[in-house]
Amino acid sequence: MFSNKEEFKAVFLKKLEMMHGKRFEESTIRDQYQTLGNMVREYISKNWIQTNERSRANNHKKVYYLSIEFLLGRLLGSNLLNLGIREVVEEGLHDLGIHLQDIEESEADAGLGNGGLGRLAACFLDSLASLNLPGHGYGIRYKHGLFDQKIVDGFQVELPEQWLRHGNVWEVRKEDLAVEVNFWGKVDASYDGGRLTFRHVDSEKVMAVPYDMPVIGYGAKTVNTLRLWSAEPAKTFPTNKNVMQYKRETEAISEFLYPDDTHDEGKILRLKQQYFLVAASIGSIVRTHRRQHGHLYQLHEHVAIHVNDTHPVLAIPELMRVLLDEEGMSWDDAWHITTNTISYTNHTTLSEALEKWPIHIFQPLLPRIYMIVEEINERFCRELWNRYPGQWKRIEEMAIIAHGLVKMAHLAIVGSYSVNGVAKLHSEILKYREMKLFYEVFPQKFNNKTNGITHRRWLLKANQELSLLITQAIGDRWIKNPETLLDLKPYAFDASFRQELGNVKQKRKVLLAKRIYQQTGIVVDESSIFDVQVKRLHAYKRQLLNVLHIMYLYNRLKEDTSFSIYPRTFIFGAKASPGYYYAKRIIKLINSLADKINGDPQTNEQLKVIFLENYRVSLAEEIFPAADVSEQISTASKEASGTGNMKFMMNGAITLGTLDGANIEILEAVGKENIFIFGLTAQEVLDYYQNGGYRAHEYYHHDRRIKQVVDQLVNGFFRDAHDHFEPIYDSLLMQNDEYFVLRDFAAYAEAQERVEAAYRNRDRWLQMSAINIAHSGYFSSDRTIQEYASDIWKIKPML
Ligand code: B1H
Repeated sequence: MFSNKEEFKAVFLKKLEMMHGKRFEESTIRDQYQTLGNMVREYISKNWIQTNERSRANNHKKVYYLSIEFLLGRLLGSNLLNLGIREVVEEGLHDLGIHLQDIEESEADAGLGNGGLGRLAACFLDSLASLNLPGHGYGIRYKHGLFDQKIVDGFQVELPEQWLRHGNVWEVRKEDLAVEVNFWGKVDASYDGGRLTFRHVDSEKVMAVPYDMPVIGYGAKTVNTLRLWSAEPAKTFPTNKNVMQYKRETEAISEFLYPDDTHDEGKILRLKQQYFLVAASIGSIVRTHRRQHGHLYQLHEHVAIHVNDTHPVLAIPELMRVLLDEEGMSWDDAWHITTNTISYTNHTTLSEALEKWPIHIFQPLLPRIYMIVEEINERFCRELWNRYPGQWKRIEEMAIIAHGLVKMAHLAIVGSYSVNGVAKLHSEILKYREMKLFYEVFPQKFNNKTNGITHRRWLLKANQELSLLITQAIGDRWIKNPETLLDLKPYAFDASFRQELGNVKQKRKVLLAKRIYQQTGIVVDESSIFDVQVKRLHAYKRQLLNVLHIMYLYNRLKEDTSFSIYPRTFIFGAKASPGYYYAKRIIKLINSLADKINGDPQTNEQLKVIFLENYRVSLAEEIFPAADVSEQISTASKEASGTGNMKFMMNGAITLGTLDGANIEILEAVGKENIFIFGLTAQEVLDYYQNGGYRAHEYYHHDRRIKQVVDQLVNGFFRDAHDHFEPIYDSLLMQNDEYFVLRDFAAYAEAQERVEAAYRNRDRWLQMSAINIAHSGYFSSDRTIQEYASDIWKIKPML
């Protein structure tokens, strides 16, 4: 289509005129964005079709990744990069007097996810395509992604997100491939040739219409597909319902992403969404397979279906339903195929996130699916009975259905062939604690796949300055083979490299400072330490520990004029689930503290606190490259993996963290001299839970610093908000805080002193930084996906 800058310009101008009916001079930035987006789509259409043909012709086994969230962010920049045409386009546009960056920034984030779980799915798609693996995503085309966050008087206010307002250039609507999904109704049983058969009748039908988005691999050879389902009214309307009501209820299914990260509410609609995703996806997978093979007896040899957490776990009974009711298979055949097709990832052990559906909701909404789950449960319990005769308690604990609830994680383990955690520690906790009883029965199913992030978006695209520096030093082999970033290690000991690394970081800090000024009107010291905590707001992530420590620093600066610190800018970004009141109070607390500190001329030059509103993928791409310190301070055992920790590391920030999630593997990689570790271990935390022994009051009474900052939550220190922080005060002391914030305070403060001392030695700091970058290749999602591909899915590259 174009192979150099001149050709690009010609095509671009012509296309712009054709699409928008105006000359370039009159075009808006949105016109230009849309033109460019369409050019990219045309550019890849051949490879997109070829990828599909190749996979069909060669009969490659493929994986379908089912996820209720895909947190894609913006796509233009990474698509241009993966196509290898970013420079030509940039230069061509430059000739026309426009900046590619401005066009890129006019794209709305596709924010179809809450946080780490959804972003992981997006990184996995990028790696699958870049490794030329046949792997496609299935999700929901939410009309509104995760809410937009506004901060008003320090409080979070949620606004509906509108990513589709101006259309979506990346999607292709495929109405002819729509799938019907059935809800409600009842099950008819009849004898068909002596065989008892079941049919779901009198159901309410919903059309699942697919919108396909290309997933362009690096080098552009492979273009996989992310298929997002949109819910629309079916051709036949239900007779028992008002038409408008039916239309509203139907469209509601794909209207909003659930803004819950680990907190769950709004039951029926959520279950509808889950079944909608699963039924449409299985329908589509099975249709493709039938067309090629005529029957489904070898499905598991050609197809792997992965369920991302328990949200799509109804894929198990739904596949059973298709095999039993549509294909007429025996239970044993159907079960064999299903349990050799489906694999499952667990992302959390937080009990509030373990999905349990009340039968009274589940059964009427999905009557046939419920029957199948009951049958799975009965057969499983019978097996347990044979294995553990008389052990009622154990069987009750392991049952899929018990006490009026359907336990989705149990269904996931029983109905799949692989169960994995997302970091070493997390996978061990699954085996030896959370899922201990299941591990005893199915040891072969359990395995670990430590998370990863795509280095293409999080380094190559987000941090071009650093990428260039790396390539100048070690060549560009690392782009295709990120583990070769290790070649960078000797450069950690090269003074001129360190100097340049420092310059690159400084450049990005200046850019972030500009963004901060633009968003908040606050001027930050560009040479201060940028100390960053960006992630969902949750008590277990302990943003509060960070805040209390900042309050302590502030107190000390105020009280002791001989005390000084290396200037620091503490930067926060976080959304709280709208119904999670405690988390929203913490946001208010951060903002009240920011107001207090930033307005104090006495401390102003040493201390600033910034809350960046509406944290999302595109903002993250500006933050990670500019960070010096990466705050990863969760209560040990609670953060399954974390992936922000990897993005910071890859961009040369040093981790200040607890021994939790993938922090432990970062420590193993870089060595203890190149990371700041503090606090309780997972074992100690779990011992507290088991044996008690934590007394928050002791820490409060025995550490003056702690008493002072805790009292300040309620004693008028925050003049504007005296009673807002009582719930926080109570949780820490009265409720003996289950996240042990006060217990880790002293260790955290001490670790922060080590951070400061290290930063004062610039050479040493930059050496640490370089070593972190050098070891970050292991945390590329290419490594993770290669492990999934060979150990779990048994799929091979197409090229
Ligand atoms: C993670 C979730 C999650 N674990 C429920 N669990 C949700 C659970 O809307 N819901 O109902 C949404 C999300 N998210 C995160 O997954 C972990 O906390 C991180 O530690 C991990 O890195 C990430 C990816 O594995």
